[in-house]
Amino acid sequence: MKITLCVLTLNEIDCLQAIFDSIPTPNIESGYDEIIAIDGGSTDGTVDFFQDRNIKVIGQSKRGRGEAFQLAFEKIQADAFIFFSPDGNEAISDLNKFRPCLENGADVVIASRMMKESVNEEDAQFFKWRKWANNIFNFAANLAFRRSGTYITDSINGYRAITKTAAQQLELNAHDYTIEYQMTIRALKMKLRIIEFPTIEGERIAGETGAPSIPTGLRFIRRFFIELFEPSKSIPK
Ligand SMILES: Nc1nc2c(ncn2[C@@H]2O[C@H](COP(=O)(O)OP(=O)(O)OP(=O)(O)O)[C@@H](O)[C@H]2O)c(=O)[nH]1
Ligand SMILES: [Mg+2]
Repeated sequence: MKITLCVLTLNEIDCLQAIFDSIPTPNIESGYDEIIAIDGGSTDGTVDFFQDRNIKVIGQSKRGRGEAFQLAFEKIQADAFIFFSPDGNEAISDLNKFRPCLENGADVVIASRMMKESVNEEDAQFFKWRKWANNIFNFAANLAFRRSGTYITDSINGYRAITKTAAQQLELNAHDYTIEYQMTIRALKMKLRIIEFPTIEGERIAGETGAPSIPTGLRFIRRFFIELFEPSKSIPK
């Protein structure tokens, strides 16, 4: 199974300088066969950073994480894709956990920040606003779309993998940060095999979030209702 590690960036030069060189080069143990960057139009030297390291960069014509996912599915020849954000949130030590799940038949693999052994960025705080909101989105997705299989604990995390076959089946069309929620919801609707493993979420190392909580939260609510009334992706009997 050929697996591509897709590194998603929009102006992440400071974070890349801090962590990129600790990402293992593709080999038998790394869990992926190649690394390709998908860039949303960085202007801070991110693209030059990759090119200096001979990492292929696919440049987006339109911004958006959803655009990046769709470009990956369209342009990269692979059997499966791991999506990784190099901003410090995602544990590099978990990169090799995706392949065994994919080779065991998973269609979608999610690194979960909400399972028993997981750590969420907000766990040390008393008010865990983002975690609580995420758990409401998780509950809604499971309640409305899960017909079999286990409860999905982290329906929106970006640190995940999907097979090419599943990506084609799901016909994802979200352009923005709701791409992962759409992927999880449609995978639930189509009864695909979703496997989660616990991960430890780190803090963003530098730079600014592209996903401010309130507007992004509103987009998730809208996404939920679009998927609820989406006629072409009905729940199989
Ligand atoms: N390719 C691509 N990557 C993007 C785009 N927008 C954001 N990203 C990347 O997606 C990753 C996640 O975005 P963040 O802004 O960190 O969102 P977040 O993780 O919810 O927010 P933080 O808590 O600040 O980390 C980062 O690596 C971004 O650089 C885009 O349009 N295209
Ligand atoms: Mg982040």
